[in-house]
Amino acid sequence: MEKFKSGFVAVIGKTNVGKSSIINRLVGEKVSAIANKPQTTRTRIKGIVNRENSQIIFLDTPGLHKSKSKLGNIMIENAIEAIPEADVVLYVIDASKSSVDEKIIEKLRENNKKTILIINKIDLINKEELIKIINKYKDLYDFKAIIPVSIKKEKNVEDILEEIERNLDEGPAYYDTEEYTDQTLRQIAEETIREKALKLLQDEVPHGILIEVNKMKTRKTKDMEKIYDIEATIFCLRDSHKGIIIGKNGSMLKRIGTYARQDLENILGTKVNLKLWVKVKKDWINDMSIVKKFKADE
Ligand SMILES: Nc1nc2c(ncn2[C@@H]2O[C@H](COP(=O)(O)OP(=O)(O)OP(=O)(O)O)[C@@H](O)[C@H]2O)c(=O)[nH]1
Ligand SMILES: [Mg+2]
Repeated sequence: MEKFKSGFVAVIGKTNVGKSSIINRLVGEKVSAIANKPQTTRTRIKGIVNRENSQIIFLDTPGLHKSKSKLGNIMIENAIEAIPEADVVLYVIDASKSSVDEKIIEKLRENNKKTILIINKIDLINKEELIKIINKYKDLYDFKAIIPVSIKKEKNVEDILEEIERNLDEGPAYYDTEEYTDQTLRQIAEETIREKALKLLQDEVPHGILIEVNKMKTRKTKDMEKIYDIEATIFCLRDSHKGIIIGKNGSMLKRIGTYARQDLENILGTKVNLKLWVKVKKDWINDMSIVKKFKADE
């Protein structure tokens, strides 16, 4: 019989390269929020893949960026500290962005972990450009493999799992094979609402958003159908942001709520009754008592 393998795989890279998209695709469930905005992922989120002969536990991390806020610093720590904890590192780059991030390469060399380079978004470039990228990166680090993929076009995605499995050592299943994430339902609800807000809102508003679920309870309807009552508050940095989030006659808040409810109904497999409020919490991104909740506690 083949030996059972398991291990932790840290997914790192700059912001917006598609780290969370890759994990969601490989896990086959919505584990992590995805948006075409920088700094979508804030904390470390686990996504679990159970295979016949292995269990792969992905650590999604916030994209590496420059930051001035306390929240931003915690986000960067969450990403950097995932590397030494991992058995294998997936370093994801965006094929359409040419500049090499020397700081990340330095971190990889420092930790000297088995690392697989994922060149994502190859749908945005041609073959010649891809060859150039591969040639550039293969001299920068001794990668176990370099895999060009497109999550959008579903190209080469399965190769990632095969290559990870090859690089894992023998080990037990750390998580129940029914589980696909370590997040609580409350966290999933918060991230779902935040993702919709990120997608619908513009400019600097999304970065200052904090979601707090105040209530999450099931009950039975008159027809004995299960329904979740969820109440959440969207905190933002300024009064002007509050106006934007609510929108004309409440139209924006309504859209955020509708999209979030639809996703949550799919995730929870029940009807959802979602109520949202908007409040201002000035400069919360620099309030340690709040941002500490994003710190990964390994
Ligand atoms: N064209 C193209 N876009 C992609 C591909 N994969 C992901 N994207 C898009 O890239 C954007 C960023 O994706 P995310 O998965 O949120 O990126 P991330 O690296 O997790 O970002 P942070 O959490 O902010 O660090 C989204 O709009 C995705 O839909 C791909 O293969 N091709
Ligand atoms: Mg992300």
